[in-house]
Order: sequence, then C-alpha cells, then structure tokens
Amino acid sequence: MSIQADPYAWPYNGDLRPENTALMIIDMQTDFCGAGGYVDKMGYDLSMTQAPIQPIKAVLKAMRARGYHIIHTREGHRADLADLPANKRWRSQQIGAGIGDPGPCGKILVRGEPGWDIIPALSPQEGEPIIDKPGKGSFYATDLEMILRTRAIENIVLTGITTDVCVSTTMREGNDRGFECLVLSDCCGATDKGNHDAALKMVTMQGGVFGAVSDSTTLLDQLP
Ligand code: C5J
Repeated sequence: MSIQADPYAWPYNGDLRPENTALMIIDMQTDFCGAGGYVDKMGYDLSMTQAPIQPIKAVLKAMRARGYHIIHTREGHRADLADLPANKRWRSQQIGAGIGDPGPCGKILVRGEPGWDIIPALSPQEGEPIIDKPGKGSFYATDLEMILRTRAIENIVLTGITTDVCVSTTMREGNDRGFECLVLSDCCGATDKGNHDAALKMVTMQGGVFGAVSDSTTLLDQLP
C-alpha cells in the first residue's frame, strides 16, 4: 500500500498501515495562525498560515477514523523563560513580537497562555500525545523519538505550520533518524509563499532527500 507522491510512491517499501504510521500536526496554535498571536504581531499575512486548517481537519478525521496514530506539537516556553535562548528572545523583540512579552493572546509563545493553545478546530483528543517543544524541531529536547519507537512507528505524515521552519526542521530531524516522512503540501503553510514552495521543492531533490511530497486529496483517495 502506498500514496502517490513526488518523487516516489510513499512509503518507499509500501508498508503503510495504521499501526506503523503517524499523522503529525505541527504547531497549529493561535500564536501561529490566529489574530493577535505571534505571527500576527510580526505583521505577516495570516491567511497563509490559516490555509491548511481545513485540509488538515479532513486528513485528521480520516486518519483518526482508520486508527492511525495522531501526534500534535506546540512550540512554547516555560513561564519563567528558563528554556528560551537569549538570541531567540532578542530576535523576536527586533521584529516587535517579543517572546514572553504580553500581547492580545497573553504572553507570546508561553506555555499555558491562550495564544499558545492549539486552535479549537484541530483540538487533540484524549490519548493523542502532545509534544511541547522549545525549538523549531519536534525531536530536540522532547520525548517524541521515544514515543515513536515505543509505538513502533516507522512512517510520519507531516502537516502544520510553518512549512519552512517547524515542519521542515521536524522532517529533517525525523529523516535523519530513519523515519520515512511524507509532507502534505496543502496541509502546510508559511509566512511567505516563496519559502513554502522552496521548502517543498527541497524535499524532492536527490530522489527524495528528506522523503516525499503529496497532498490531502491524494492521501484521502488512497489511504488504506
Ligand atoms: C516559527 C513554527 N516559524 N512553528 N515556528 O517560528 O514554524
């Protein structure tokens, strides 16, 4: 069983089953796609990070119904900012969205604040792991790899925001660890269309240097 994708039918070995495959939904938080959140405060066009909400919802519904593993992530920091590198804080301040500073959705990118929460349209269900991460990649300083290995998950379907930052970093981290990764183009969004397109194109080089690219329509048609 496999899904039509670029540059190869995914997964490479045709072993696609609910038991060995996870849907990852990365950082679908108000801070990245809602009014008054981090991305909004930086002045970017929210329509681009909101575009994947409905496609992800459809994929989530289908994969949940078939018993696939579902894993959510949230980027955010401790309330005392002990896990916030000084350079990350400084850079966010330069662009007018200081991490840890008060905003319309509470303290920006701080755990427990309203802006940090996953948007209601994609709320996790009981039993679906949520990975809290301080960085862009979902593997760094988290227990994601342990959860994947414990559940014998080999394949990861990546969705979420942003394509060029947290989705891309997670895909690269996962690929280096031997996980077979697929990213769904319409289930991701970036703050810049060129960066979205480039991040997806990079995946397809070298025979699929980080995995493969497909879209929600194809996956929904072909998902076993
Ligand atoms: C960013 C993310 N862009 N979730 N975070 O800072 O992609």
